[in-house]
Amino acid sequence: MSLNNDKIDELFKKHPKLDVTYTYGTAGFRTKGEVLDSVMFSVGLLAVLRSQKHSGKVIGAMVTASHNPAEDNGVKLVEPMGEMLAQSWESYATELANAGTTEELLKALNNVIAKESIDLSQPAKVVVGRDTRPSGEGLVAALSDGVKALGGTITDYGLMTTPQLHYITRCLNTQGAYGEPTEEGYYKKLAEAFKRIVTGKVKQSTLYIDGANGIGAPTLQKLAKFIPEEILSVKVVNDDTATASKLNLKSGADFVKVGQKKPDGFDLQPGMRCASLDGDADRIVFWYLNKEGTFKLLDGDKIATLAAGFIMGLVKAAKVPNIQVGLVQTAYANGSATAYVKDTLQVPVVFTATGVKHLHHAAEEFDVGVYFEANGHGTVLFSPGAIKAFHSTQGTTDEEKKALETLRALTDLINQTVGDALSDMLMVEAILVSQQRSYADWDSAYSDLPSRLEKVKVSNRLEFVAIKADTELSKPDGLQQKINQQMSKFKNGRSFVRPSGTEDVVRVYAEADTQANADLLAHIVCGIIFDYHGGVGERPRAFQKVDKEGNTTA
Ligand code: NG1
Ligand code: ZN
Repeated sequence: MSLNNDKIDELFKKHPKLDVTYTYGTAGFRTKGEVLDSVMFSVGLLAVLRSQKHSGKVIGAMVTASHNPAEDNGVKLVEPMGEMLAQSWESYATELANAGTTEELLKALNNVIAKESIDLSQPAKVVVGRDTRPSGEGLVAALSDGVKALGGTITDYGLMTTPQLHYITRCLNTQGAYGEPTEEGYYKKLAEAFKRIVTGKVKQSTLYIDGANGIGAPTLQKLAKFIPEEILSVKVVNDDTATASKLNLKSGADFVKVGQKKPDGFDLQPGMRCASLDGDADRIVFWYLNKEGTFKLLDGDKIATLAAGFIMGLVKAAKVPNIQVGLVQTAYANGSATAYVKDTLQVPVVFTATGVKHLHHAAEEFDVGVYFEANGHGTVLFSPGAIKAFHSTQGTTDEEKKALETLRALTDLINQTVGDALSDMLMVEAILVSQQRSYADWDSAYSDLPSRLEKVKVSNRLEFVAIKADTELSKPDGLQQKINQQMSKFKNGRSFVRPSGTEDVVRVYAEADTQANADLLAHIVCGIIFDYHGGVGERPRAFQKVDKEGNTTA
């Protein structure tokens, strides 16, 4: 079989490419929604080839720009078992998206077909979901045209969270073994597993969830209907999905994590238990006011350590032999979290580059692999061997049997495909209920080192090349030495720089003994980058001026 060139040409003409260069980055394509029409068409084409490569298995496509503002949008492809698109295919996505004429597009398509030995006679199935962004509907139509241009079939699941789309993709490809491939199937699976863990235990106070005015808000409201009020009470705040401009505006997990402050919409009082989702509900961070009235954040590191500690305790109590629990972090993990994992939990830690696909693969190496980015994106993966062991071990005492039952329920409760804010919310709640712990008690495991995350606009962020799991730069020449020199001036000083994969900026992270020092270190490094490495736009006043010897000047 060969491509239907006329059909491709006809449909491609409906989605002409603009004069923009596109890149499939850490989180797929992500930019202004208004320039994405042709990109969506090309992603539809690629999804068909990916499905054919997998002998007709279903490929997912999620149209979202996560925590970005409402005018942005993007798309990510999902592999049959619910993982992110194989990295080796990312460059094909970029090539297809940048083809400007039908001729170039056919050339790029034939290149993939030849290199990957695609059998075009295979069937191709694609499922698509989208978040609440206004541009989403039109972009799904463009993607759909791409699928049709190559003769594939597409099912539009409409509005849903990113993790729901990953869940559905996996359900469809496992003939329901992972769960029912419907929205309701997702709610039932999570709710049942949660009930199995908490029923009979003392319920905690209301959870106030900041829905970031995105798809997570209505989704959580639907999920809550499947869980009796006697075991969980949730109140969703920032649930205005009708006002597009409010999406992620002064709300959501990223706003709270980066700003280390509460979102709009909350009259926050000590004792309230709160959490924030992001715009597509794959991230969650928890937060509260302590007794002194200070805002306290329980981020992805805190979630990971809570989960790892709890699961290790259960494995031990259940006497399941040979289960290795491991934790995966990135350079953004707080130094105190890493120390706590190594010294107190005594769990092995692996570091990967930023982006959940890297963490996910590293976590698969363990029997129980806990991975979270500090920003609240993550999950816990159970290997097939571990799941089998939890089911085949019988347990003799009541304590052993109870621990086994909780482990089994956790393997259903925790999304095995991707980080999932709603599944993570229920996991944390199940642990806190099981341990009868408050947020403050959870928080007391270790104290975060003060940190600061900043961004710098530069003329070409691709001149910055990160190495060693993003902890150092190999380029531009000499910059890493300058960062090292500044770091050494601060107690517990640590700083690193990397180009963002989702925004046209370089990110600067700094940690030190006090908040003032963390801020200062970050602002010194920002100043060096801005002044010596191509800063563009207005120079933020907070950025420090540093002379050639590395001394700060007024
Ligand atoms: P970039 O823009 O590459 O820093 C951000 C997050 C990543 C990851 C992606 C995907 C930070 C510092 N960076 O990537 O961890 O979550 O978005 O959404 O949080
Ligand atoms: Zn997200």
